Amino acid sequence: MATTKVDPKLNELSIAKKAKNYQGLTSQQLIDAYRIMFSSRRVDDREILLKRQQKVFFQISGAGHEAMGVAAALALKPAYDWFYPYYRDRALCLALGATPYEMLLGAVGAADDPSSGGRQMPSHWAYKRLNVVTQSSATGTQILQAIGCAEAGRYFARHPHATQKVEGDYRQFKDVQFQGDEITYVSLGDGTTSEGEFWEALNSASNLRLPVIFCVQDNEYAISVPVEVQTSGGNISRLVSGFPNFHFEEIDGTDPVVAYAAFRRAADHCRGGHGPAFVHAHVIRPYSHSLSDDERLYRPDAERQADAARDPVPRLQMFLLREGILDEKGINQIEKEVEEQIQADADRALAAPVPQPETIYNFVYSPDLDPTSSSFESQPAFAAPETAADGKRSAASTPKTMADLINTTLRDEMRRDERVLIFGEDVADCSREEYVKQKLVKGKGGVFKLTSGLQIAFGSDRVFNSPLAEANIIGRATGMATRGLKPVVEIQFFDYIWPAMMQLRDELPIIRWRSNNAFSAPVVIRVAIGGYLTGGAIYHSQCGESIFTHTPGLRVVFPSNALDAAGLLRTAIRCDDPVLFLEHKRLYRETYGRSPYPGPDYMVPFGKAKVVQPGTDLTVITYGAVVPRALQAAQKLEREHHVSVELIDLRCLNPFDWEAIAASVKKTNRALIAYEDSLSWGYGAEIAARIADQLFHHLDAPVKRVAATDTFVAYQPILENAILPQASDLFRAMKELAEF
Ligand SMILES: Cc1ncc(C[n+]2csc(CCOP(=O)(O)OP(=O)(O)O)c2C)c(N)n1
Ligand SMILES: [Mg+2]
Repeated sequence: MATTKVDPKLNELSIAKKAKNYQGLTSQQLIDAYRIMFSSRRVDDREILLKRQQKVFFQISGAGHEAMGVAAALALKPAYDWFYPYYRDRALCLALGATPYEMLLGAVGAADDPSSGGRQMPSHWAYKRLNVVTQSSATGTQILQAIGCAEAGRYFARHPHATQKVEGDYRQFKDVQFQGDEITYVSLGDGTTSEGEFWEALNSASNLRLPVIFCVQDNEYAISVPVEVQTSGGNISRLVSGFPNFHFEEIDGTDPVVAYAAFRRAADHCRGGHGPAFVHAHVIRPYSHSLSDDERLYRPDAERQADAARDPVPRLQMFLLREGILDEKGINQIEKEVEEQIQADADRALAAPVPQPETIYNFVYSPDLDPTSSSFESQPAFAAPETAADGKRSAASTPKTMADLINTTLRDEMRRDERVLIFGEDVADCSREEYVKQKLVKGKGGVFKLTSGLQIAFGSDRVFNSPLAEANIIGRATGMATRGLKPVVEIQFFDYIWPAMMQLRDELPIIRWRSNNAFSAPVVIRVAIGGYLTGGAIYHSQCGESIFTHTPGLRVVFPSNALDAAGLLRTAIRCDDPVLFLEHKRLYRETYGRSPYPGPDYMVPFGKAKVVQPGTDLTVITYGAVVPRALQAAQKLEREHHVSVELIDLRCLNPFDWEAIAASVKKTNRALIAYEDSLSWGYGAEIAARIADQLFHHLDAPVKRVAATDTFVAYQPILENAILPQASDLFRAMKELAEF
């Protein structure tokens, strides 16, 4: 472990002491650094002025952090290395090649704002041409994504064929680039080191020896909360120092020469393949947290003045003068040019066209590949049902379970597409692969064995176990997919998806929309869901799909049988959008809904329901494990009361097949929506509301719902039966509706 620690107080005079030794930086580079740092400060000042004039709507500054930005950019390479900055990284982005004009377009929310087209607050950097990846406002979510980004670079270096563009699926629309010795830079504030995802990311970067530079910009405050409240002992360097494989730096981040030297050492460590680096920089925050904050409410004058004495912009100016690199005239000249440029840029940005309201739906989903289209529709190619001499059917034509066909589909797609990776908890056959190689063990392949045999078939760099950390799984997958990989990850139980919720709600589904289509992350997330387990309970039986159908940008699929699972999973993997693929545990090995293998190209388009049985008297709309229960109830109703039920299996919940619902309800004039999740605010509420709204004149009876009770699912089977909708409940509700 390499460590260079510099006490920031001792470092106060370091610039002066370092006379003539600029750590490899030329005088011209220092002059350029000053121009960028001064520009960065002046863009902040201009935005503050515009905010006061109500011409821009938000401002957060990079003031006090400028030296770090230029130093990092000097040590790294735009459009070669990858950057996951945070909002204080204005100077970094300028030094990488973004322009003040582009930033001011962001401030006014112009249509041509390259970071988001007016969708995000300013200072949420994204510059595709520079490999600066879209970021959000959620503190810390970028860190695990940066890990996935670094993993993708390494994967492509080991699998160069995987970078090829292939027509007909998501790969057609992804330009993949990588460099064998690329670095991923990720930055964050001192307060953000309190987020759990920060620690998950350090753990993975360390364990996998990834070329990631973590840059913690420590201005000692997170809004009003000081560092000693966030960080035990008040110093993050001390806490992280035990992570193996890291190179550590703790520096005065207001000194660009010191910072440059630190980043050079960090970059050398990463490019040399030794592992990640951690640069902890002590900086200042002279402009309060944002324009919505007044730090005088919680910081006394003396403290603020001490900070001001370390301001990196005047310090570098003094340094240039003292070293004779620039005289006063030279400084004035630069400052005048910058002021004039920013004034002109601001005027141009204020005159730039704003986005049009009708564009709001653009890029919620891929504009290139529509998974509801007929290009995702193909017929099953079942093997001929030859019968062997003993009267048994051939293996290929024997009906397979949903678990079998999901496994086969994963296998097919991994064979077809080298960008497909599988990871999650317990998904590998055996992490200690020598046990399998020596035939000491058979291997596990998932707690439900859905990924069984895939690590053995495709290798440990394509199928591997993650740490027990769900945000880690989704955050890393998001970073990988942003680079063009196709992670097909597993969340072991729906009940444990919540640690990943920030990534699933605020990141993955919204990357395309918030970056105005500059970036996308079409990850597939397979999740075992649902109850009817006779022995599951609160933490192994939950549904909750409506939370995700309520998230724009995420496709949500919920098959009820083996054939649909195979066809929909293939569509999920080949399409260009993030997909939550919900697999009902009870259906994995049911006799209901088995199917022979439909061949390696069978696909079912999203948003197309299946009429399980046609009928004329009432419509039942359902999905998942309620499908076989509703079918049983409908058949009984037909037998005993001659009521003809049209049973619709939605299969896909977002998008959903409104046309199939409308056509059926117009025919039967009665609708029942049945779902396994608890009743109130559940998925059926939306369908019921739409039917009431748009099909009112076609209804002969109220729209009904059957669902679980508004409780969690209990362990004792008597309770579970009472909680979850049973065939008998469905029968009763259908009968009442038919009789209304
Ligand atoms: C997950 C999350 N929680 C809270 C916030 C609100 N918030 C925005 S910035 C911030 C403080 C961040 O402090 P620090 O990480 O030290 O960065 P600094 O702003 O000081 O550079 C907070 C609490 C947020 N954006 N995201
Ligand atoms: Mg801070």
